[in-house]
Amino acid sequence: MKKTLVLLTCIVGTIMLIRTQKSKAEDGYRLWLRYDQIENDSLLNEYRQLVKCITINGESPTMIVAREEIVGGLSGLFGNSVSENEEVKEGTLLIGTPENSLTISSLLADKTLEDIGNEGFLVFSAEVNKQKMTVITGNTDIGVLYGVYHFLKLIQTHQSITELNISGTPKIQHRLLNHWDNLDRKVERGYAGFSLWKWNTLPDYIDPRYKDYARANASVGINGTVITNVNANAQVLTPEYLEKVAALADVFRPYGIRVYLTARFSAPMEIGGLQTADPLQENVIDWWNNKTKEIYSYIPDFGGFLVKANSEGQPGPQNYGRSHAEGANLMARAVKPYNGIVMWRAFVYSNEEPEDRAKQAYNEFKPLDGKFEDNVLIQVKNGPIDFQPREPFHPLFGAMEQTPTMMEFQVTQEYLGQDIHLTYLAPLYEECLHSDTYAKGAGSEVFKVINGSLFDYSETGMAGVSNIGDDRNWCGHPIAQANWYALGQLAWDPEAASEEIAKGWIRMTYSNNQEVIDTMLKIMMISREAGVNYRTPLGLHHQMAWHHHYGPGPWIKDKPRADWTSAYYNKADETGIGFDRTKTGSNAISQYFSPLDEIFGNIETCPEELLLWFHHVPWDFKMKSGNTLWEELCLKYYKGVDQVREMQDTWNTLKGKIDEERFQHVQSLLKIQLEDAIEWRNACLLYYQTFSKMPIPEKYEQPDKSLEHYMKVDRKYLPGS
Ligand code: GCV
Repeated sequence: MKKTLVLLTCIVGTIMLIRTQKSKAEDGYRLWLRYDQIENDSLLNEYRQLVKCITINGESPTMIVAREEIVGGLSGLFGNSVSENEEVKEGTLLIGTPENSLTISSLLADKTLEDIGNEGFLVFSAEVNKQKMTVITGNTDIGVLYGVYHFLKLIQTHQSITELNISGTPKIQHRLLNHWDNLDRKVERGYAGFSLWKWNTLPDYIDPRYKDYARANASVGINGTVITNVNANAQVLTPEYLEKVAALADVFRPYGIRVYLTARFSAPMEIGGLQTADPLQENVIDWWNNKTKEIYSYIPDFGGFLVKANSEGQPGPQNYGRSHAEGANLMARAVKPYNGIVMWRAFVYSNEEPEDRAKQAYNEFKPLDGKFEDNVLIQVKNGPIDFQPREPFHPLFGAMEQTPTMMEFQVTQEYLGQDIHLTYLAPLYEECLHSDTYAKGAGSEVFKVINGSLFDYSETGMAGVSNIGDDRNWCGHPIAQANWYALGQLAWDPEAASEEIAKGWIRMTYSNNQEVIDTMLKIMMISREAGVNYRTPLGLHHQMAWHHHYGPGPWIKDKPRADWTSAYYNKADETGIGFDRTKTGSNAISQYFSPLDEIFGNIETCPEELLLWFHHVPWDFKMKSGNTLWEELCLKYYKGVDQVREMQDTWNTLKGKIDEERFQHVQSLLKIQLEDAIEWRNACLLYYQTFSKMPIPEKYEQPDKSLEHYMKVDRKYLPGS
């Protein structure tokens, strides 16, 4: 009786939700979970025949949300409510674990669930007494929920569901979003509004959006969220805030999402009244142990801590002459009894250190390999500087044989046009994941480091710095949602192809119409390279403005921190441009395994897209195309702008083929993007030209404004700074 009532409430609630959603404009709120009725009638009928009713076993909170999703999703997609049946018959969609369903258990006779682990799922077609049906199962309820999302995706993307035999297992254990959200709800490098977490009304008011956030994450396989900024505020560890964090954790739990917090290293002093935060002092150790115990009393499945220490002004163990390992182990020992982990960031560099910034993290961490507790992961940004449009992979990937290194990608577009430029980031992620580290010879790609297979890591992880805020469409730019989606998909399977991910996202978020898919795919797949071309081609990096990271500022120099200036990185002078990281320069190439050190170190073999990252190159250097470096630089910058024009023209062909609201939104943003791309191109070329003293080839449209004009551009009040 109770079950029927819950079910009825779920169905009615979900149908109402779908109705309301349908009457609303396409404002992007529903992300890729739109579940609108399938318009192709023959396909719809085929699906309706194959799924006539649902049998769901299990009453856990996770199974309740699985039921909500499948009933709501199918009712929306089919345009009619799909009923639930106790008894299994032709056309049943049977959902549950073998523990709670005898039928599933017997159907699994010739299949094994051993290989799919705690979060994996099986979706297969089966027959019972000659009755055809479909089964979604897993070892755990959360595995089943992932299977439910996968099954819905098959239908959302118009795949056949007649002869299914699918198994899915995440290749990475900890799949997380990192929110750089402050307690005042401002988001560092956040461009999509304020933080989702309404601290002032938590824990009493549970914004329905928290649940939608959890749904979206679970649907792409994300299983953890660090809800506070790495530039941390110790207040979040006080009881007043832990109560609020616990309320969020309660919402996320049924979706398989654990909550993590950033831990400010000086918290024992700031909120604990101690005189020191020295990680080897007894009272500091006690403080962290007690604090951790307290946290687990609020949040029994608390995931652990993420720490930024001794970087950009954050306190850390080095304040007391202790190492990163000593700092990390202090917290790791505190969370270990509760199965917690510590993600210790390798984003460390100092202006006082004369060494090339690109080398500092490796120098710091490589000697500590093997000195960390086994529940510590070193969280490493994809490249050695800072989420630039293009960087080589970070040399710490492959260098830490005994300490798990986990990936940190940036989903928010700090250096890639923020919420204004269309930039699909999965090709960037893919490029990094498929880079060969040569740590154990050829075939030692980054994805094998982070999925743990190369060194048999005990813990594996991937994190993405979130691009989510309280904007109605979550991410600001309508296409930026694809980056959130892609992060989840790549954390689930770091070998997944960016193009396939994009196709799935387009189908679910926009349309299954082939023309729409091809058109959007074309735009998305060139967008990252376009962004590199008009900002920092051929390995240039860190050429952005001083106060914000949106527009160009290749002329930035003579600031209090040299390593935050553009001149530090471009090294432009009369002899050429680029950072010499070969043996004659900073020798950063030595941090890469052979033969990469030789390949990067030789100007003739260095991949041209990384040339100026590793070499200071004469302006008249002959490139593979036969152009001089200067001509090639011009070519790339002009190409970048042309690519944005191409993106614009291509987008315009979508008029009438997708909803007008999102069509116009992207169309307007592309206009701004084109103006910005021209600004980047002109500003950079005019500045570098003061050194090259070479003309911009006549065949190109010439800059219509002076370098002085661009140097005076002063953008104010940009978000996220
Ligand atoms: C959270 C860059 C960003 C900072 C960010 C830092 C980090 O420097 O500009 O805002 O701080 O990276 O990753 O810690």
